Amino acid sequence: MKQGKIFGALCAAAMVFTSAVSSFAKTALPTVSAANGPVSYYGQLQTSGNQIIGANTQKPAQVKGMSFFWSNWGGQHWNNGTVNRMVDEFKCEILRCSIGVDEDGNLYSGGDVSLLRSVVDACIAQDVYVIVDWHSHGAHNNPNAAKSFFSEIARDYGQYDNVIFEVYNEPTQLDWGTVKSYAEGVISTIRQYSDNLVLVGTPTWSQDVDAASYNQINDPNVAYVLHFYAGTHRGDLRGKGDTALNQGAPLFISEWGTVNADGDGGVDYGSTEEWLAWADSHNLSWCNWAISSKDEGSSIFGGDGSSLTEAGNYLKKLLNAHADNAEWRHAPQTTTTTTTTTTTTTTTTTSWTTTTTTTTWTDWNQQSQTTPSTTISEWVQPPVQTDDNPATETTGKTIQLQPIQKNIIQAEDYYAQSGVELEDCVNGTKNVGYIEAGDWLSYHINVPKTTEYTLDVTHASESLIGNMNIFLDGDLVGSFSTPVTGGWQEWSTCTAAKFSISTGNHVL
Ligand code: IDC
Repeated sequence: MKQGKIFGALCAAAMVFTSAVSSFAKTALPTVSAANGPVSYYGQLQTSGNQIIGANTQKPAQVKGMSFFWSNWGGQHWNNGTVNRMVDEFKCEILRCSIGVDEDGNLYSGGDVSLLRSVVDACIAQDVYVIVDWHSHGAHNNPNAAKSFFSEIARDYGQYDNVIFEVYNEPTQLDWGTVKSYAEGVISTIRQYSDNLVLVGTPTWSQDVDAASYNQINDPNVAYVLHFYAGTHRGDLRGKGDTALNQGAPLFISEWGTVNADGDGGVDYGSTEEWLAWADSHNLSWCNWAISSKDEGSSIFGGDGSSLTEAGNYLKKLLNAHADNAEWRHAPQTTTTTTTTTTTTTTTTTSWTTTTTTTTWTDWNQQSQTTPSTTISEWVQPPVQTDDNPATETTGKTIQLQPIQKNIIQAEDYYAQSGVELEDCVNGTKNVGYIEAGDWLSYHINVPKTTEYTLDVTHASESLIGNMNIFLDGDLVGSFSTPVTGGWQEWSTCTAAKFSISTGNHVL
Protein backbone atom coordinates (compact mmCIF):
# COMPACT_ATOMS: atom_id res chain seq x y z
CA MET A 1 0.00 0.00 0.00
CA LYS A 2 1.30 3.44 -0.87
CA GLN A 3 1.82 5.73 2.06
CA GLY A 4 1.31 8.81 -0.13
CA LYS A 5 3.90 11.15 -1.42
CA ILE A 6 6.82 11.95 0.79
CA PHE A 7 8.10 14.24 -1.94
CA GLY A 8 8.27 14.41 -5.67
CA ALA A 9 11.66 15.12 -7.12
CA LEU A 10 12.88 16.70 -10.32
CA CYS A 11 16.60 16.68 -9.90
CA ALA A 12 18.62 19.47 -11.37
CA ALA A 13 22.31 19.16 -10.78
CA ALA A 14 24.30 22.33 -11.39
CA MET A 15 27.94 21.57 -12.00
CA VAL A 16 30.92 23.82 -12.57
CA PHE A 17 33.74 22.73 -14.83
CA THR A 18 36.99 23.93 -16.15
CA SER A 19 37.80 22.77 -19.67
CA ALA A 20 40.37 20.08 -20.36
CA VAL A 21 43.43 20.99 -22.41
CA SER A 22 45.59 18.46 -24.18
CA SER A 23 49.00 19.26 -25.58
CA PHE A 24 51.46 17.45 -27.79
CA ALA A 25 54.78 16.64 -26.19
CA LYS A 26 57.77 16.89 -28.52
CA THR A 27 60.83 14.78 -28.08
CA ALA A 28 64.40 15.00 -29.34
CA LEU A 29 64.75 13.88 -32.94
CA PRO A 30 66.68 10.69 -33.59
CA THR A 31 68.42 9.72 -36.78
CA VAL A 32 66.06 9.32 -39.71
CA SER A 33 66.87 6.29 -41.81
CA ALA A 34 65.62 4.97 -45.11
CA ALA A 35 61.86 4.87 -45.73
CA ASN A 36 61.32 7.10 -42.72
CA GLY A 37 61.88 10.29 -44.61
CA PRO A 38 59.91 13.04 -46.32
CA VAL A 39 59.77 11.32 -49.70
CA SER A 40 57.91 8.26 -48.41
CA TYR A 41 55.66 10.63 -46.48
CA TYR A 42 54.81 13.26 -49.12
CA GLY A 43 55.46 11.25 -52.28
CA GLN A 44 56.15 12.98 -55.58
CA LEU A 45 56.08 16.78 -55.38
CA GLN A 46 53.46 18.25 -57.69
CA THR A 47 52.32 21.75 -58.50
CA SER A 48 48.76 22.68 -57.63
CA GLY A 49 47.91 26.28 -58.48
CA ASN A 50 50.72 28.36 -56.98
CA GLN A 51 51.49 25.67 -54.38
CA ILE A 52 53.61 22.53 -54.40
CA ILE A 53 51.90 19.61 -52.74
CA GLY A 54 52.76 16.02 -51.85
CA ALA A 55 51.10 13.40 -54.05
CA ASN A 56 50.41 11.29 -50.95
CA THR A 57 49.17 14.06 -48.68
CA GLN A 58 47.51 16.37 -51.22
CA LYS A 59 48.63 19.22 -48.97
CA PRO A 60 51.39 21.83 -49.43
CA ALA A 61 54.79 20.27 -48.80
CA GLN A 62 57.46 22.74 -47.70
CA VAL A 63 60.85 21.05 -47.61
CA LYS A 64 64.12 22.62 -46.51
CA GLY A 65 67.75 21.70 -46.94
CA MET A 66 71.16 22.59 -48.33
CA SER A 67 72.76 23.02 -51.73
CA PHE A 68 76.09 21.45 -52.60
CA PHE A 69 78.69 23.84 -54.06
CA TRP A 70 79.73 23.69 -57.72
CA SER A 71 80.65 20.04 -58.37
CA ASN A 72 83.76 21.00 -60.28
CA TRP A 73 85.18 23.04 -57.36
CA GLY A 74 83.52 21.56 -54.29
CA GLY A 75 83.61 17.89 -55.21
CA GLN A 76 85.33 16.78 -52.00
CA HIS A 77 81.98 17.08 -50.19
CA TRP A 78 79.97 15.20 -52.80
CA ASN A 79 79.80 11.87 -50.99
CA ASN A 80 77.73 9.55 -48.86
CA GLY A 81 79.18 10.79 -45.58
CA THR A 82 78.18 14.40 -46.25
CA VAL A 83 74.69 13.38 -47.35
CA ASN A 84 74.23 11.37 -44.15
CA ARG A 85 75.52 14.23 -42.02
CA MET A 86 73.19 16.70 -43.75
CA VAL A 87 70.20 14.43 -43.15
CA ASP A 88 71.01 13.14 -39.66
CA GLU A 89 72.64 16.17 -38.04
CA PHE A 90 71.25 19.12 -40.02
CA LYS A 91 67.82 17.46 -40.58
CA CYS A 92 67.79 18.33 -44.28
CA GLU A 93 64.74 17.12 -46.20
CA ILE A 94 66.23 18.06 -49.56
CA LEU A 95 69.72 18.44 -51.03
CA ARG A 96 70.68 20.21 -54.25
CA CYS A 97 73.43 18.97 -56.55
CA SER A 98 74.93 21.90 -58.48
CA ILE A 99 76.54 20.28 -61.47
CA GLY A 100 79.10 22.79 -62.68
CA VAL A 101 78.37 23.97 -66.23
CA ASP A 102 80.32 26.76 -67.92
CA GLU A 103 79.06 29.94 -69.60
CA ASP A 104 78.93 28.13 -72.94
CA GLY A 105 76.62 25.49 -71.49
CA ASN A 106 79.16 22.69 -71.32
CA LEU A 107 79.87 20.50 -68.30
CA TYR A 108 83.02 21.49 -66.47
CA SER A 109 85.46 18.62 -66.37
CA GLY A 110 85.93 16.74 -63.10
CA GLY A 111 83.97 13.49 -62.95
CA ASP A 112 80.75 15.36 -62.32
CA VAL A 113 78.23 12.75 -63.38
CA SER A 114 79.73 9.95 -61.31
CA LEU A 115 79.85 12.28 -58.28
CA LEU A 116 76.25 13.23 -58.96
CA ARG A 117 75.16 9.61 -59.10
CA SER A 118 76.77 8.82 -55.76
CA VAL A 119 74.99 11.74 -54.10
CA VAL A 120 71.63 10.97 -55.72
CA ASP A 121 71.94 7.33 -54.61
CA ALA A 122 72.70 8.44 -51.04
CA CYS A 123 69.69 10.78 -51.04
CA ILE A 124 67.40 7.99 -52.24
CA ALA A 125 68.81 5.72 -49.50
CA GLN A 126 68.08 8.46 -46.95
CA ASP A 127 64.58 9.05 -48.35
CA VAL A 128 65.15 12.78 -48.96
CA TYR A 129 64.53 14.89 -52.05
CA VAL A 130 67.41 15.71 -54.36
CA ILE A 131 67.60 18.45 -56.97
CA VAL A 132 69.71 17.76 -60.04
CA ASP A 133 70.74 21.33 -60.91
CA TRP A 134 72.31 22.25 -64.25
CA HIS A 135 74.36 24.94 -62.53
CA SER A 136 75.03 27.35 -65.32
CA HIS A 137 74.75 31.03 -66.26
CA GLY A 138 74.74 30.22 -69.98
CA ALA A 139 72.85 26.95 -70.44
CA HIS A 140 70.79 28.32 -73.34
CA ASN A 141 74.00 28.53 -75.37
CA ASN A 142 74.05 24.73 -75.61
CA PRO A 143 70.63 23.14 -75.20
CA ASN A 144 71.88 19.84 -76.60
CA ALA A 145 74.38 19.38 -73.78
CA ALA A 146 71.57 19.88 -71.25
CA LYS A 147 69.25 17.55 -73.15
CA SER A 148 71.78 14.76 -73.35
CA PHE A 149 72.61 15.13 -69.63
CA PHE A 150 68.98 15.21 -68.49
CA SER A 151 67.91 12.36 -70.76
CA GLU A 152 70.49 10.13 -69.06
CA ILE A 153 69.58 11.25 -65.54
CA ALA A 154 65.80 11.17 -66.14
CA ARG A 155 66.05 7.71 -67.69
CA ASP A 156 67.97 6.33 -64.71
CA TYR A 157 66.38 8.28 -61.86
CA GLY A 158 63.11 9.71 -63.18
CA GLN A 159 61.01 6.98 -61.57
CA TYR A 160 62.16 8.00 -58.07
CA ASP A 161 59.90 10.51 -56.29
CA ASN A 162 63.09 11.87 -54.70
CA VAL A 163 64.40 13.48 -57.86
CA ILE A 164 63.69 17.07 -59.00
CA PHE A 165 65.18 18.48 -62.19
CA GLU A 166 66.48 22.07 -62.26
CA VAL A 167 67.20 22.81 -65.91
CA TYR A 168 68.91 26.20 -65.65
CA ASN A 169 70.38 27.59 -62.42
CA GLU A 170 70.55 31.28 -63.28
CA PRO A 171 70.10 32.96 -66.63
CA THR A 172 71.72 36.42 -66.36
CA GLN A 173 70.50 39.38 -68.45
CA LEU A 174 68.40 37.31 -70.79
CA ASP A 175 64.80 37.75 -71.86
CA TRP A 176 62.34 35.28 -70.42
CA GLY A 177 61.23 34.16 -73.90
CA THR A 178 64.71 32.77 -74.63
CA VAL A 179 64.88 30.99 -71.28
CA LYS A 180 61.38 29.62 -71.78
CA SER A 181 62.07 28.09 -75.18
CA TYR A 182 65.33 26.56 -73.91
CA ALA A 183 63.44 25.12 -70.90
CA GLU A 184 60.61 23.73 -73.06
CA GLY A 185 63.15 21.79 -75.12
CA VAL A 186 64.84 20.28 -72.07
CA ILE A 187 61.52 19.54 -70.37
CA SER A 188 60.27 17.60 -73.41
CA THR A 189 63.41 15.46 -73.14
CA ILE A 190 62.83 14.85 -69.42
CA ARG A 191 59.14 14.08 -69.99
CA GLN A 192 60.05 11.05 -72.10
CA TYR A 193 61.08 9.42 -68.82
CA SER A 194 59.62 11.28 -65.87
CA ASP A 195 56.72 13.47 -64.77
CA ASN A 196 58.62 14.70 -61.69
CA LEU A 197 58.82 18.36 -60.69
CA VAL A 198 60.96 20.55 -62.99
CA LEU A 199 62.44 23.84 -61.74
CA VAL A 200 63.19 26.61 -64.22
CA GLY A 201 65.57 29.46 -63.41
CA THR A 202 64.42 32.95 -64.28
CA PRO A 203 66.22 35.97 -65.78
CA THR A 204 68.55 38.21 -63.73
CA TRP A 205 70.10 35.42 -61.64
CA SER A 206 66.71 33.84 -60.96
CA GLN A 207 64.99 36.95 -59.70
CA ASP A 208 62.52 37.81 -62.49
CA VAL A 209 59.86 35.33 -61.47
CA ASP A 210 57.28 38.00 -62.26
CA ALA A 211 58.28 37.97 -65.95
CA ALA A 212 57.99 34.18 -66.02
CA SER A 213 54.60 34.24 -64.29
CA TYR A 214 53.07 36.31 -67.11
CA ASN A 215 54.09 33.75 -69.72
CA GLN A 216 54.14 30.35 -68.05
CA ILE A 217 55.38 27.09 -69.48
CA ASN A 218 52.68 24.73 -70.63
CA ASP A 219 53.53 21.73 -68.45
CA PRO A 220 51.64 20.42 -65.40
CA ASN A 221 54.64 20.11 -63.09
CA VAL A 222 56.89 23.14 -63.43
CA ALA A 223 57.86 25.66 -60.73
CA TYR A 224 59.79 28.89 -61.18
CA VAL A 225 63.03 29.57 -59.36
CA LEU A 226 63.57 32.54 -57.06
CA HIS A 227 67.05 33.07 -55.56
CA PHE A 228 67.92 35.62 -52.89
CA TYR A 229 70.96 36.59 -50.84
CA ALA A 230 69.85 38.16 -47.56
CA GLY A 231 72.77 40.64 -47.38
CA THR A 232 71.89 42.11 -50.79
CA HIS A 233 68.23 41.47 -51.59
CA ARG A 234 65.27 42.92 -49.73
CA GLY A 235 61.55 43.52 -49.95
CA ASP A 236 61.54 44.64 -53.60
CA LEU A 237 62.61 41.15 -54.66
CA ARG A 238 59.94 39.62 -52.41
CA GLY A 239 57.53 41.92 -54.27
CA LYS A 240 58.42 40.11 -57.52
CA GLY A 241 57.71 36.84 -55.74
CA ASP A 242 54.32 38.12 -54.58
CA THR A 243 53.48 39.19 -58.12
CA ALA A 244 54.34 35.75 -59.48
CA LEU A 245 52.33 33.95 -56.79
CA ASN A 246 49.39 36.23 -57.50
CA GLN A 247 49.69 35.22 -61.16
CA GLY A 248 49.31 31.59 -60.02
CA ALA A 249 52.96 30.65 -60.57
CA PRO A 250 54.41 28.11 -58.10
CA LEU A 251 57.82 29.18 -56.78
CA PHE A 252 60.83 27.29 -55.46
CA ILE A 253 63.82 28.83 -53.66
CA SER A 254 66.41 26.33 -54.86
CA GLU A 255 69.23 28.57 -53.61
CA TRP A 256 69.54 31.38 -51.07
CA GLY A 257 72.34 32.81 -48.98
CA THR A 258 72.59 34.37 -45.54
CA VAL A 259 75.32 36.68 -46.90
CA ASN A 260 75.93 39.00 -49.88
CA ALA A 261 75.11 38.03 -53.47
CA ASP A 262 78.81 37.41 -54.16
CA GLY A 263 78.66 34.51 -51.69
CA ASP A 264 80.84 36.30 -49.15
CA GLY A 265 80.43 38.69 -46.20
CA GLY A 266 78.79 38.23 -42.81
CA VAL A 267 75.51 36.55 -41.99
CA ASP A 268 72.67 39.09 -42.23
CA TYR A 269 70.38 37.68 -39.52
CA GLY A 270 67.69 40.36 -39.67
CA SER A 271 67.20 40.17 -43.40
CA THR A 272 67.40 36.36 -43.37
CA GLU A 273 64.61 36.20 -40.79
CA GLU A 274 62.43 38.50 -42.92
CA TRP A 275 63.06 36.38 -45.99
CA LEU A 276 62.40 33.06 -44.26
CA ALA A 277 59.21 34.31 -42.63
CA TRP A 278 58.00 35.36 -46.08
CA ALA A 279 58.97 31.96 -47.51
CA ASP A 280 57.15 30.16 -44.69
CA SER A 281 54.03 32.26 -45.23
CA HIS A 282 53.86 30.89 -48.81
CA ASN A 283 55.08 27.31 -48.04
CA LEU A 284 58.12 27.90 -50.24
CA SER A 285 60.70 25.14 -50.14
CA TRP A 286 64.35 26.09 -50.01
CA CYS A 287 68.00 25.07 -50.18
CA ASN A 288 70.76 27.16 -48.65
CA TRP A 289 74.07 27.95 -50.37
CA ALA A 290 76.34 26.14 -49.68
CA ILE A 291 77.85 22.85 -48.54
CA SER A 292 81.36 24.11 -49.02
CA SER A 293 84.61 24.73 -47.17
CA LYS A 294 85.81 27.52 -49.45
CA ASP A 295 86.96 30.53 -47.44
CA GLU A 296 83.84 32.69 -47.92
CA GLY A 297 80.90 33.69 -45.72
CA SER A 298 78.32 31.40 -47.31
CA SER A 299 80.31 28.20 -46.65
CA ILE A 300 78.96 26.04 -43.83
CA PHE A 301 82.29 24.26 -43.26
CA GLY A 302 85.57 25.74 -42.10
CA GLY A 303 88.90 25.13 -43.82
CA ASP A 304 89.24 21.70 -42.18
CA GLY A 305 86.22 20.62 -44.22
CA SER A 306 84.22 19.56 -41.18
CA SER A 307 83.92 22.18 -38.41
CA LEU A 308 80.96 24.53 -38.72
CA THR A 309 81.30 28.20 -39.61
CA GLU A 310 78.97 30.92 -38.33
CA ALA A 311 76.73 30.29 -41.35
CA GLY A 312 76.97 26.54 -40.72
CA ASN A 313 75.87 26.79 -37.10
CA TYR A 314 73.02 29.10 -38.06
CA LEU A 315 71.76 26.80 -40.84
CA LYS A 316 71.92 23.79 -38.56
CA LYS A 317 69.83 25.68 -36.01
CA LEU A 318 67.29 26.80 -38.63
CA LEU A 319 66.93 23.33 -40.13
CA ASN A 320 66.65 21.64 -36.73
CA ALA A 321 63.95 24.12 -35.70
CA HIS A 322 62.06 23.28 -38.89
CA ALA A 323 62.43 19.57 -38.11
CA ASP A 324 61.04 20.06 -34.60
CA ASN A 325 57.92 21.63 -36.05
CA ALA A 326 57.55 19.57 -39.22
CA GLU A 327 54.16 17.91 -38.95
CA TRP A 328 55.23 14.88 -40.97
CA ARG A 329 57.88 13.80 -38.47
CA HIS A 330 55.22 13.41 -35.77
CA ALA A 331 52.60 11.66 -37.89
CA PRO A 332 51.91 7.93 -37.31
CA GLN A 333 53.87 5.68 -39.61
CA THR A 334 53.44 2.15 -38.27
CA THR A 335 50.31 0.15 -37.77
CA THR A 336 49.02 0.77 -34.30
CA THR A 337 49.00 -1.75 -31.48
CA THR A 338 46.19 -1.70 -28.98
CA THR A 339 46.18 -3.00 -25.41
CA THR A 340 42.98 -3.51 -23.46
CA THR A 341 42.41 -3.96 -19.73
CA THR A 342 39.09 -4.77 -18.09
CA THR A 343 38.15 -4.20 -14.44
CA THR A 344 34.90 -4.71 -12.55
CA THR A 345 33.64 -2.18 -9.98
CA THR A 346 30.82 -2.93 -7.53
CA THR A 347 28.89 -0.52 -5.30
CA THR A 348 25.97 -1.11 -2.96
CA THR A 349 23.44 -0.59 -5.73
CA THR A 350 25.14 -1.66 -8.94
CA SER A 351 28.33 -2.77 -10.64
CA TRP A 352 30.00 -2.23 -13.97
CA THR A 353 33.01 -3.32 -15.96
CA THR A 354 35.44 -0.77 -17.32
CA THR A 355 37.47 -1.45 -20.45
CA THR A 356 40.43 0.83 -21.05
CA THR A 357 42.02 0.89 -24.48
CA THR A 358 45.47 2.34 -25.07
CA THR A 359 46.91 2.72 -28.56
CA THR A 360 50.61 3.02 -29.24
CA TRP A 361 52.21 3.80 -32.59
CA THR A 362 55.51 4.88 -34.09
CA ASP A 363 55.83 8.25 -35.80
CA TRP A 364 57.95 9.08 -38.88
CA ASN A 365 60.67 10.12 -36.51
CA GLN A 366 60.74 6.57 -35.15
CA GLN A 367 59.48 7.77 -31.78
CA SER A 368 57.00 5.62 -29.91
CA GLN A 369 53.79 7.54 -29.22
CA THR A 370 50.72 6.80 -27.14
CA THR A 371 47.26 8.14 -27.83
CA PRO A 372 45.16 9.05 -24.77
CA SER A 373 43.29 6.04 -23.38
CA THR A 374 39.62 5.60 -24.09
CA THR A 375 37.36 4.07 -21.48
CA ILE A 376 34.12 2.25 -22.15
CA SER A 377 31.93 1.00 -19.32
CA GLU A 378 29.27 -1.64 -19.41
CA TRP A 379 26.66 -1.65 -16.70
CA VAL A 380 25.68 -4.81 -14.93
CA GLN A 381 22.11 -5.43 -13.71
CA PRO A 382 21.70 -3.96 -10.18
CA PRO A 383 20.66 -6.23 -7.32
CA VAL A 384 16.89 -6.57 -6.81
CA GLN A 385 15.52 -4.66 -3.82
CA THR A 386 12.29 -5.43 -1.96
CA ASP A 387 9.74 -2.71 -1.39
CA ASP A 388 5.95 -2.30 -1.17
CA ASN A 389 5.93 -0.30 -4.40
CA PRO A 390 6.36 -1.87 -7.85
CA ALA A 391 9.50 -3.96 -8.13
CA THR A 392 12.88 -2.52 -8.88
CA GLU A 393 13.14 -1.48 -12.50
CA THR A 394 15.96 -0.50 -14.77
CA THR A 395 16.04 1.91 -17.71
CA GLY A 396 19.71 1.33 -18.44
CA LYS A 397 20.30 5.01 -19.18
CA THR A 398 23.76 6.54 -18.79
CA ILE A 399 23.88 10.32 -18.59
CA GLN A 400 26.81 11.99 -20.28
CA LEU A 401 27.58 15.23 -18.48
CA GLN A 402 29.03 18.04 -20.58
CA PRO A 403 31.88 20.42 -19.69
CA ILE A 404 29.49 23.35 -19.28
CA GLN A 405 28.49 25.43 -16.27
CA LYS A 406 25.27 23.61 -15.54
CA ASN A 407 24.01 20.14 -16.43
CA ILE A 408 20.43 19.12 -15.80
CA ILE A 409 19.67 15.52 -14.91
CA GLN A 410 15.98 14.76 -15.23
CA ALA A 411 14.63 12.74 -12.30
CA GLU A 412 13.03 10.24 -14.67
CA ASP A 413 16.39 9.52 -16.35
CA TYR A 414 17.42 7.19 -13.55
CA TYR A 415 19.35 4.05 -14.43
CA ALA A 416 17.56 1.96 -11.79
CA GLN A 417 15.18 2.60 -8.91
CA SER A 418 13.49 0.84 -6.09
CA GLY A 419 10.13 1.76 -4.67
CA VAL A 420 9.24 4.93 -6.57
CA GLU A 421 6.82 5.71 -9.40
CA LEU A 422 6.78 8.19 -12.25
CA GLU A 423 3.89 10.60 -12.52
CA ASP A 424 2.92 13.57 -14.69
CA CYS A 425 4.60 16.79 -13.63
CA VAL A 426 2.92 20.19 -13.82
CA ASN A 427 5.59 21.38 -16.26
CA GLY A 428 4.54 18.77 -18.84
CA THR A 429 7.36 16.26 -18.17
CA LYS A 430 7.47 13.51 -15.55
CA ASN A 431 8.49 13.60 -11.95
CA VAL A 432 9.41 10.84 -9.53
CA GLY A 433 6.83 10.43 -6.79
CA TYR A 434 5.71 8.12 -3.99
CA ILE A 435 9.15 8.22 -2.42
CA GLU A 436 9.21 6.45 0.94
CA ALA A 437 11.76 5.42 3.53
CA GLY A 438 14.32 3.06 2.01
CA ASP A 439 13.46 3.87 -1.62
CA TRP A 440 16.31 4.80 -3.92
CA LEU A 441 17.13 6.01 -7.39
CA SER A 442 20.46 5.55 -9.10
CA TYR A 443 21.87 7.73 -11.89
CA HIS A 444 24.71 6.53 -14.05
CA ILE A 445 26.76 9.52 -15.03
CA ASN A 446 29.84 10.01 -17.14
CA VAL A 447 31.84 13.00 -15.91
CA PRO A 448 34.18 14.87 -18.27
CA LYS A 449 36.43 16.50 -15.68
CA THR A 450 37.52 15.90 -12.10
CA THR A 451 36.33 18.81 -9.98
CA GLU A 452 33.93 19.78 -7.20
CA TYR A 453 30.26 19.66 -8.15
CA THR A 454 27.24 21.26 -6.53
CA LEU A 455 24.09 19.14 -6.60
CA ASP A 456 20.86 21.13 -6.50
CA VAL A 457 17.62 19.19 -6.08
CA THR A 458 14.19 20.37 -7.17
CA HIS A 459 11.51 18.83 -5.00
CA ALA A 460 7.94 19.24 -3.76
CA SER A 461 6.28 18.11 -0.53
CA GLU A 462 2.76 19.01 0.56
CA SER A 463 3.21 18.45 4.28
CA LEU A 464 6.05 16.15 5.22
CA ILE A 465 9.68 16.94 5.90
CA GLY A 466 11.85 14.21 4.45
CA ASN A 467 15.50 13.33 4.41
CA MET A 468 17.53 12.24 1.40
CA ASN A 469 20.98 10.68 1.46
CA ILE A 470 23.27 11.15 -1.53
CA PHE A 471 25.73 8.40 -2.36
CA LEU A 472 28.48 8.50 -4.91
CA ASP A 473 29.65 5.02 -5.89
CA GLY A 474 28.24 3.74 -2.62
CA ASP A 475 29.88 6.37 -0.39
CA LEU A 476 27.69 8.84 1.50
CA VAL A 477 28.62 12.28 0.17
CA GLY A 478 25.73 14.38 1.47
CA SER A 479 22.46 14.44 3.34
CA PHE A 480 19.61 16.77 2.52
CA SER A 481 16.55 17.68 4.55
CA THR A 482 13.66 18.42 2.19
CA PRO A 483 11.45 21.28 3.36
CA VAL A 484 7.67 21.45 3.00
CA THR A 485 6.73 23.35 -0.19
CA GLY A 486 2.98 23.38 0.37
CA GLY A 487 1.84 21.11 -2.49
CA TRP A 488 2.83 17.96 -4.42
CA GLN A 489 3.38 20.11 -7.51
CA GLU A 490 4.79 23.14 -5.73
CA TRP A 491 8.46 22.97 -6.72
CA SER A 492 11.44 24.46 -5.03
CA THR A 493 15.16 24.05 -5.70
CA CYS A 494 17.73 23.79 -2.91
CA THR A 495 21.39 22.88 -2.78
CA ALA A 496 21.58 19.31 -1.51
CA ALA A 497 25.32 18.59 -1.43
CA LYS A 498 28.76 19.60 -2.68
CA PHE A 499 31.27 16.92 -3.46
CA SER A 500 34.11 16.06 -5.77
CA ILE A 501 33.68 13.66 -8.70
CA SER A 502 36.55 12.30 -10.77
CA THR A 503 36.56 11.95 -14.56
CA GLY A 504 34.77 8.85 -15.80
CA ASN A 505 31.77 6.76 -14.91
CA HIS A 506 30.02 6.95 -11.56
CA VAL A 507 26.82 5.95 -9.88
CA LEU A 508 24.95 8.74 -8.12
C1 IDC B 1 79.49 31.47 -56.22
C2 IDC B 1 80.44 30.95 -55.19
C3 IDC B 1 81.78 31.54 -55.42
C4 IDC B 1 82.22 31.26 -56.84
C5 IDC B 1 81.17 31.74 -57.82
C6 IDC B 1 81.50 31.40 -59.26
O1 IDC B 1 79.96 31.25 -53.90
O2 IDC B 1 82.74 31.02 -54.51
O3 IDC B 1 83.45 31.92 -57.10
O4 IDC B 1 79.92 31.14 -57.50
O5 IDC B 1 80.55 31.92 -60.13
C7 IDC B 1 74.62 32.51 -57.16
C8 IDC B 1 75.06 31.33 -57.91
C9 IDC B 1 76.17 30.61 -57.20
C10 IDC B 1 77.15 31.59 -56.58
C11 IDC B 1 76.39 32.34 -55.50
C12 IDC B 1 77.26 33.34 -54.74
O6 IDC B 1 74.01 30.44 -58.19
O7 IDC B 1 76.84 29.80 -58.13
O8 IDC B 1 78.23 30.88 -56.02
N1 IDC B 1 75.26 33.03 -56.11
O9 IDC B 1 77.76 34.33 -55.59
N2 IDC B 1 73.57 33.26 -57.43
C13 IDC B 1 73.54 34.28 -56.57
C14 IDC B 1 74.63 34.17 -55.72
